[in-house]
Amino acid sequence: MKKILVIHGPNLNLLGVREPDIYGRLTLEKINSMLKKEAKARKVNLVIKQSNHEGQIVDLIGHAKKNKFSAILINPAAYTHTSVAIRDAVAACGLSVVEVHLSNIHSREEFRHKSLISPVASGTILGFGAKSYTLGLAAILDLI
Ligand code: CA2
Repeated sequence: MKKILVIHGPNLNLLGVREPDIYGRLTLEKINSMLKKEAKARKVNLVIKQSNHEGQIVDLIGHAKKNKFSAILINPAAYTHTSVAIRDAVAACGLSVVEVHLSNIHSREEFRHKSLISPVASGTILGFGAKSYTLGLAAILDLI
């Protein structure tokens, strides 16, 4: 069975607890169970990680190929806009990487308009709340 790595970046563990007007009321656990249900139906294996630490995310991406993952679904969260290290890891990992965002980063503050990850990702899905993740998973399943 193919394995897909899902990475949730910093503070996404707070979903559903704070700022529901921007990010919705679903918790990360609920999003993960939606993804797992979809993965089961499509007969792929998901490994889901959340980290608040840039280096840990770089390591997850960098080791993904040798750990037999076929693709990566990532919401880099705030590191989207700042992390050259995560961008370089994505560019070098040799796998399809789909970037997702809950919110439409282009309709928010100007500092969120630029993603350092998008130019090196296979594609980006944003602005559909939790649905961005299931759409992102569907895109990955098409790619692999
Ligand atoms: O829209 C997205 O998915 C973001 O990646 C979410 C990040 C934000 O920095 C990006 O610009 C866009 C924030 C994730 C933190 O989520 C929170 C959820 C509840 C309370 C506080 C933060």
